[in-house]
Amino acid sequence: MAFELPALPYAHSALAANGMCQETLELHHDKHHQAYVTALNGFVEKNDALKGKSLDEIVVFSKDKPDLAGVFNNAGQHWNHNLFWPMMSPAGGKIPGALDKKLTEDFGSVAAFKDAFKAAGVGQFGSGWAWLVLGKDGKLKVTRTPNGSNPLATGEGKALLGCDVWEHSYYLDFRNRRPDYLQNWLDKLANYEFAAAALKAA
Ligand code: MN3
Repeated sequence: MAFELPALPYAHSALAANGMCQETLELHHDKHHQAYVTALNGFVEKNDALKGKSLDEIVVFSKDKPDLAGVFNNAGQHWNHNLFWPMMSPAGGKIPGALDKKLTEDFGSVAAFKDAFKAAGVGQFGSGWAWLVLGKDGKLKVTRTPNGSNPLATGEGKALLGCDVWEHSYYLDFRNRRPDYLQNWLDKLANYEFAAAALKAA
């Protein structure tokens, strides 16, 4: 069964008022994410060792294998973008009480969490992702991964929020201003309801 591009959970224009325009989502979801899915399916088609494996299994199986670097990059990016779309919302930026409390416990304050997340995204040289994860020790932490890697591959914990800092994610809206993109993402786009639900389910 081939992997498929999931539908966006909102209209392409739904985030425009929050700082992510319709054209960004048309290119990012319909073209970039689709390209990862198409490439991944091409790799699976040609490699019996990948057939029948789930996306999670392919990410873990292909990591750190130089001959499967293309598989890992595309599988990782499919995994990352599957989460990225629901991790944003037209009603983004509002932090539910239980998550606010946990962020404050583990980072000192919500502002300190946002500073750490922004620093992770700004500090990722080149392309990659900034993450809020629930570590195996039960504590929230901020991390970053290059290119198509993610917390599943690194084993750093459960992803609660992930922000794409590849230029295709922000160049139409923020040009070269990645710090402004990240600040806006945290303040207006991040779906903290999603993060709170994932935290509760963990
Ligand atoms: Mn992307």
